[in-house]
Amino acid sequence: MTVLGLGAMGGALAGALVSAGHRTTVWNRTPGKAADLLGKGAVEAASAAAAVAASPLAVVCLTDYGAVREVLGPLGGDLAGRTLVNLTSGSPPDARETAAWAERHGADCLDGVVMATPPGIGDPESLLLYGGPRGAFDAHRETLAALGDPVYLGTDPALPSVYDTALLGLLWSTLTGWLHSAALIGADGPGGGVPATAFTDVALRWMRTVGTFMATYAPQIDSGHYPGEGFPLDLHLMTMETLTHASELRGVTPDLPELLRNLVARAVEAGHGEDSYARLIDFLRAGRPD
Ligand code: FVH
Repeated sequence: MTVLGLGAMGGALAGALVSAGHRTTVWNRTPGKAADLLGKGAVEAASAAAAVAASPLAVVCLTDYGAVREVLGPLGGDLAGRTLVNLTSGSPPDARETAAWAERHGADCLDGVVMATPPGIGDPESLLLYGGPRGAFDAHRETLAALGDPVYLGTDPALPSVYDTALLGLLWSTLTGWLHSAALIGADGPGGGVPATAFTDVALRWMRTVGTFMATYAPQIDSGHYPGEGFPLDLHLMTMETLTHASELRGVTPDLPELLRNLVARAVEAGHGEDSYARLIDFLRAGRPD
């Protein structure tokens, strides 16, 4: 295995490969970043070309796609028959262009995103998402598993980048909701003053229930039918008034509950009060449904 780029993430990737016993060749633009890795058995290449020539599988983890083009551009001819795994962040068009470029030079290219920070590399719970040729993924799945849980999304190299953005959006929305709830329950007032740690023990159990709602609503979104099944938007709206009122009473900003309530109120006003919460996706998509 070869790793091009020994920054915070590239260094962690190379470290996990070496720890898993893979013969690992490393290269970095600025020398001097491989000392620890060499001590664990990695080999340092004098150039990116030599690093690519050393293995059938090369991971690229640089700042951006401009850097990827700068490093790989001169190596076009050296890539034939090899597999490139690009774990550099970028846009979906970047991913497609780089994969097409690699293919024109006879290489397979898997684009990927690391849904973890460097300390999480090597942990089987860490998600790494890949898009590109299925055969290339299957051929190297075991090696990639040394980095974290390898998840194949499909043949389109643009998929990991789009999933990255969507999953980060889910992270920020979920964390903001959790912080608002922790502020509410921690504030003064009847039943208040609850430490975040105590609240979060219960909240993590509740997140499993939230997950079952997501699993129930996903096929509704794909079908376009949103049966309320005992928890319709009308009921959500009534309950949301409680959250907004409690936030105001306890001096916690009502901005977030008001944003959620206004979204649900729009759907109810449009006649969807008996539908499930998933109906709101129509009000989040571009424009407003008829
Ligand atoms: N660090 C993290 O937690 C996040 C987690 C999610 C995914 N990101 C992405 O991973 C890519 C690399 O991020 P990084 O944290 O390793 O970044 P740095 O520590 O700044 O290292 C950057 C490496 O890229 C090399 N480099 C930059 N420009 C060039 C260039 N023109 N030619 C050759 N190499 C270049 C740099 O080399 P040097 O400065 O040491 O010579 C580093 O090796 C990134 O896409 C994150 O979004 C990480």
